[in-house]
Amino acid sequence: MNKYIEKVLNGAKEKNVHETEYLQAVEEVLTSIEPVINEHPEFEKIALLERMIEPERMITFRVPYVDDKGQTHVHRGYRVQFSSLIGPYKGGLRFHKSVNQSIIKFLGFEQIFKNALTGLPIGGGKGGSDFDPKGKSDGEIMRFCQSFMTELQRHIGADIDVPAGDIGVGEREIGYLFGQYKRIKDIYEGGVLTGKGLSYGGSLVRKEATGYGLIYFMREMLKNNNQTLNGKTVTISGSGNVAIYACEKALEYGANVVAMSDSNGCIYDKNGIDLNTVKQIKEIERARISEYLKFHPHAGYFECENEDSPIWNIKTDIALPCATQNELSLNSAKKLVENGLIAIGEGANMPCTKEASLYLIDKQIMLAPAKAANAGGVAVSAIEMSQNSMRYYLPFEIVNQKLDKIMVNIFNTCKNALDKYNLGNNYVAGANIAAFNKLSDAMLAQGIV
Ligand code: NDP
Ligand code: 2IT
Repeated sequence: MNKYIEKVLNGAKEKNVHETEYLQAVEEVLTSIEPVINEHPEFEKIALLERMIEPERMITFRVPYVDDKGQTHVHRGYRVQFSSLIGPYKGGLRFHKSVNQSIIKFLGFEQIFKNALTGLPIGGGKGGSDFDPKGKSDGEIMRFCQSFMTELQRHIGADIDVPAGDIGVGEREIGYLFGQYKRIKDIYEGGVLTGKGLSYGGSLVRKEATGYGLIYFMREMLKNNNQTLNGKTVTISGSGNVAIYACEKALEYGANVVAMSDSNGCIYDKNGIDLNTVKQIKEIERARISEYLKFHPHAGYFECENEDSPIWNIKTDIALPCATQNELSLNSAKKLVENGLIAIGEGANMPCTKEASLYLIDKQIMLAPAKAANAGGVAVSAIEMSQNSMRYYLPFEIVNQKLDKIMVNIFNTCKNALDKYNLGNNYVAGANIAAFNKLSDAMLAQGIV
């Protein structure tokens, strides 16, 4: 390995011993940009890599709230303002019981690269809390969001840092967060959050953007390998925002989506998943995916029994992990390949473990990496910011066309980078190199900051 990369990785490991997800994300990027670093020995003297992996600012704060029974709970809030190189910090908020500093930092780090790939003026950030929204009443969710924003408001702004949703944060939560921000700041600053409701400054297509964008990227990757989505069997993990709209677009392109999941288990419907039922269960009732069987008794349900989701045992041409980090292990990857897998599209952030990714690339499976393939969400967030600045809204078809074009550009940018370095079909390396080149250019231009 390049000596400079090795030194930076060892330093990161020493400084961040317990941050396994953050270290995993950093290692993936640094090892895959080796051909570029080999060409630029001058980067070491200006500590370019050390500066790139160190957040500009890491904020943590106390978030107390009172539940419906009168009991007070204390959670921890986070916002990492990772990089403002190419625009205001930009990235989602995650509310999930597993949230910790390592997870927020890995997400913030990856967001810098993803945002650079969109070609839009957005830096990288991420935030959230170890609050678990599952089973909470609307009132509890509202009070938690208000308490969270009471602290976060000091640090954000339309030209400073613009949060959005992620796991556990959707349109409902963004609404409560926006209401509290507006109340405290006494200003109508539409562009301070994205993923807003359509009635008060949201953008058409933002809800669909990550899932649709994932399928646009997949379409391009398949096209480049003389394949199409039409007639392909697809399995999608998760049944949240990303999974649902990936399913919708895949169906539109003629794919047969046979399985979806949540953290309890997965449903299998060989006739094809009825997406309206999934939307009813997840978007309206906020219930478990197993409820699907009440509407479609012929379908199968497999409970999660260990770390490996049962969804990866199902035979499929294309797998779309759209739930969470490290949800697809080496074991699952082997099973998928054994069953004839041709492509993976990462809707979630870092869904494949390091071992699974390396194995899939080695087996020549087309792997659409998260930083590129799920960038459609943040891209439409940036288009939402533009609309808020213009005080003017674009029609659905216009935003959708812009999204499609952005995903095609991202694919081509990744492909050009991998062709330049003869990296075959290693889209992971292509995405990392393309984003790195843009970021390092901006770092060189802006001096030692
Ligand atoms: P949602 O909260 O809407 O849905 C999350 C889904 O993933 C749920 O079905 C959930 O199941 C499942 N899930 C979450 N955590 C776990 C876990 N630890 N194990 C198993 N299943 C789990 O989130 P999104 O759809 O917005 O996000 C999904 C992924 O996509 C995340 O990795 C996110 O970072 C990424 N992403 C999201 C973007 C967006 O615009 N929303 C943009 C780009 C990436 P359950 O309900 O049982 O917890
Ligand atoms: O991971 C992501 O890109 C997101 N959760 C969306 C971020 C955003 O600012 O829209």
